[in-house]
Amino acid sequence: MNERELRLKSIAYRKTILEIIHRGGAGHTAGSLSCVDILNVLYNRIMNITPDNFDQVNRDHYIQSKGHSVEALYTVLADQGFYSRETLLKNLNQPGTNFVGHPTRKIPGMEHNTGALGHGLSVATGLALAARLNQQSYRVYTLLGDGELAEGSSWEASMTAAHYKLDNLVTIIDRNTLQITGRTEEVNALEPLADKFIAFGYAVRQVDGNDIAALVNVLESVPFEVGKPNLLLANTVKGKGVSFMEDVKAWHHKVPSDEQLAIAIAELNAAETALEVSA
Ligand SMILES: Cc1ncc(C[n+]2csc(CCOP(=O)(O)OP(=O)(O)O)c2C)c(N)n1
Ligand SMILES: [Mg+2]
Repeated sequence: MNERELRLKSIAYRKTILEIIHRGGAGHTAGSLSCVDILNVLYNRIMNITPDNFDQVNRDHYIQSKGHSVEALYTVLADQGFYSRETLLKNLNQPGTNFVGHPTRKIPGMEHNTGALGHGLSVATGLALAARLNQQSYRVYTLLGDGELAEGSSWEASMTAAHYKLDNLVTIIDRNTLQITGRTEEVNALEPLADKFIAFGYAVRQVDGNDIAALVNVLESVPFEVGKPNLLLANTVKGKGVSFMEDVKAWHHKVPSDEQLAIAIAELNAAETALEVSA
C-alpha cells in the first residue's frame, strides 16, 4: 500500500473509531486517535500478520500494551479481514459480545489480553527471546502509552531485552504527553525519556507518530542497530484528526454526542476530499 493509500486508510479508520465508540456508548477516543497511524503502517506495510497465517508461530507478533485504545485495534483488525466492520459496529460493548473495552484473545487476530497497563512489554520480550531460542525470524512489535511507563515492569522488561540483545523486538511509545489525569510531565515526569531508554540499552529513534511517510521510513529501517532492542518514540497528538479533541485531556474516554460525531465526521470527510483532490 502506498503512502497516499495509507493516509486515506487512516482517515477511514478514524471515522470507524468514532462511530463504534459513539454506537457502543463507551471507549477511549483520544488515545485511539493518537495511535491509529502507527497501527495503520504496522498492519498495512510492515508486519507479516494475516488471518491466514495467524495460527502460525513464525509470523510477526503485535501486542498492544496500551489496551484501552482497543477501538483502534478492533478497527484495523476488521479491515485486515479478521472479522467484518459490520460485526464490529454491531457488537462493541453490547451484552454477550466479546468486543469489550480491552483486548481479549476471544477476538480473532488478538495476540494477548491487555488493559491492566504495564504487561505488554514483558510478554513481547518473552516472545522475542523465544524467536531467538527457536531460531525463528519473526519480529515482535509492542505499543505502550507514555503514561503507562509509570509501571515499573516496563523497565524490568527493558533490562531483559537489552541483556539478551533482542534486536527483533520493536517497542513503540505513543508519546502524546497526556495520560488519564493530565500531562505526563506533571503527573509523573518522564523526561529525559530518550536518554533513559538509551541508558537501558535500546537503540532509540524519534518520529512524528502521526506522519505516515515518516513512520514508514523509520519502521522500514529496523533493526536500528544490530544487537540492541529497538525503541521508537512516536510523538503524537492525543485526539489527532478531530480539531476539538486534539490535546484535550477530557477526550481520554469521553464519548462523542450525535452533534460532536457529525462535526468530527465532516472534518474527516473534508480531509479525505483534500487528499483526493491533491492526487
Ligand atoms: C495497571 C493500570 N493502572 C491504571 C489503569 C487505568 N488507566 C487506563 S488508561 C490510563 C492512562 C494511560 O495513559 P497513557 O499510557 O499515556 O495512554 P494514552 O495517553 O495513550 O491513552 C490509566 C491510568 C490501567 N488501565 N491499568
Ligand atoms: Mg499518553
